[in-house]
Amino acid sequence: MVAAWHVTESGRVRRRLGPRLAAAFAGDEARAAAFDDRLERHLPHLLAALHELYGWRYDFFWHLEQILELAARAAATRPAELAALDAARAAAPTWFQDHRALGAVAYVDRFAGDLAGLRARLPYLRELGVTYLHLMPLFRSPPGENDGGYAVSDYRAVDPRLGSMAELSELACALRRAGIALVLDFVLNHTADDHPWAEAAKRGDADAQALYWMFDDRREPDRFQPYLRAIFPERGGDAFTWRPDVAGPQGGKWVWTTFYPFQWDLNYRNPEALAAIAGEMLFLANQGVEVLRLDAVPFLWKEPGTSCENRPQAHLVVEALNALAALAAPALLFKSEAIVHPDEVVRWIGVEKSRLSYHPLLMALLWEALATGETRLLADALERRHALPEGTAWVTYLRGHDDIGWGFADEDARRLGLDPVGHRAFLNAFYTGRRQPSFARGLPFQENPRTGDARVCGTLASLAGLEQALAAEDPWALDLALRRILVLHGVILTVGGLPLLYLGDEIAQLNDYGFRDDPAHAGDARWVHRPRFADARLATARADPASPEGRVWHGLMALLAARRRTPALGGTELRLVETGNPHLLAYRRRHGAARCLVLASFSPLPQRLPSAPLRLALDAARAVGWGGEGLDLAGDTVPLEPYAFHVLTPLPDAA
Ligand code: OTU
Repeated sequence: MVAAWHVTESGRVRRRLGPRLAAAFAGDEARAAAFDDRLERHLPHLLAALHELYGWRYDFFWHLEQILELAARAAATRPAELAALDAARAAAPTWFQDHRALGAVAYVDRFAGDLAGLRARLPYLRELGVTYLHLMPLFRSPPGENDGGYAVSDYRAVDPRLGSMAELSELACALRRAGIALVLDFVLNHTADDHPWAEAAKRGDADAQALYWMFDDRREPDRFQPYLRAIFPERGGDAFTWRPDVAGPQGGKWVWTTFYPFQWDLNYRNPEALAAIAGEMLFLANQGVEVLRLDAVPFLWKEPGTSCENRPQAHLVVEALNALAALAAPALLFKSEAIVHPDEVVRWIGVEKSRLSYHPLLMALLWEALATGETRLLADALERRHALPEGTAWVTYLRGHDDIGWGFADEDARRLGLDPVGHRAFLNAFYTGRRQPSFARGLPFQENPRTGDARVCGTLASLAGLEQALAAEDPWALDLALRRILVLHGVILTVGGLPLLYLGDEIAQLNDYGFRDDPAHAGDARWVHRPRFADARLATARADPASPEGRVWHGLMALLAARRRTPALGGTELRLVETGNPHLLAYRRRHGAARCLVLASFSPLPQRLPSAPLRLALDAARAVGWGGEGLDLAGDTVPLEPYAFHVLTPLPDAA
């Protein structure tokens, strides 16, 4: 929160430091002046966040100066093309809300081999209409187990098997010229245990040790541990790891490792940690990265006696980084990855925090609706938990590289008459096939015997029933599975925000059980849904529109093309429409003067829908669907096929 004194104090800091900061621009007066303008606007935010976090320190202003100098140096060395991008984005800051914006995510190696291979796939990305490309962690990371790259050994070096940093910035440039923003993970909660900071800490460097949470004995860890949630319970439930290789008086140290023992949590109570990570962030921004996915933000701040998740100070860390980006690399946007209670997810979203955020609730409830055939939780979430602050948007998705967790609020489930614990147990059993009948082929992930919690892994197609239908050679089940895949996509493409496709899902790739044979992956079921991109499948999909992959690919391409032609799907405004049918979901979208009505069925059976609510919602008696088919709403009811999906635009009444 910016108070009046932050503004006055910022003015003073600006006057005092101005000349020194200007020196960074080495005579480029236009740039120096632009930086000074941005200081005027954003320094109060930066100061407010930093002062709240570190104002108690005697050396607070020294740290502030260091951080401002860092920002000035980054602004001064920002390549001209990116400075131009800054200006373009300032003129259209909500580009990600456009109805033609589309996200895709992939592992470089699994999708294309390496960065050169990725570049060769640019035509394919353009064919899909991708405008936002998230490449999974591609930095140098430890050999063997490295959590899919989420253990970063060097934020400034690309994994040599994939390419180099120079190639990455060239790729960013090539993508930008093709209208595609490069998105990378920023893993700022922890580094790998072989990052140079960690290596220095091992050698006993006190400054380096202070960047992490390290303890000589169990006293402090034991004070924290009882309050902590086990994130990866399969590794035993202790958030701390004894590392005999870290120099300490007891012949080692306890290190805070929220995730895996080789991922060491950074300690943001130390302003040096914030300054260090800010330097890495601005380095990446100046390589041409346009969006940073802030990994695991809930965990950035630890406070004794709390769960150490979603602390107010963790939010301030993000606000400080946001203000720094606004100073030095204004085009840079954040996407927050907070897979937590829905009340907490939205607190991470804002123009001064992350403009984008995953929508884990929508994702989970779409699968919930498929399993139950009912839309009450889903509709309730769209009604009560979908609206966001202006200038921000959801990233809507069906699955990512991670597991699916049933992150709906207990209180929402209870209000709708569901027992949350029992319902999650049902969903886990359903998607892992332990409860029959079920169309899904998923694997359990991180089952916690103490709490009964679990999450689910599987590709979109396998979870939606395709794998099982193919194994059973059951054409009816096959047809339903394909319809499920398309209705799910229909919703994430029309609900507002930026839809994100996991590349490979557009050709209905199935689970890859080969991970069990790879010692670096065998312990992590998430690899089941990270298959290598199957070129042969894409070839079949293109050549044979009646094949399963062909029906998905052509169906999805048709949805994408229709979306690009529907301006009503821009922006974020959504109004739920009550249909009285528990299997259906209906909502109205409006953007500017354009409007449309979306209808989705989660039932494997045909449905009939009263037309009166549709006439009212559209304010028309006739409508046209995406397929170009006219729909007469004048009768009493409208028939819907199993898992139907329609986007209706009003037609003027016939004369
Ligand atoms: C994230 O996920 C990444 O998406 C994972 O792939 C990483 O393993 C992990 O961080 C560590 O870097 O628990 O099951 O609320 O739920 O950050 C995935 C956020 C995770 C956490 C989330 C984490």
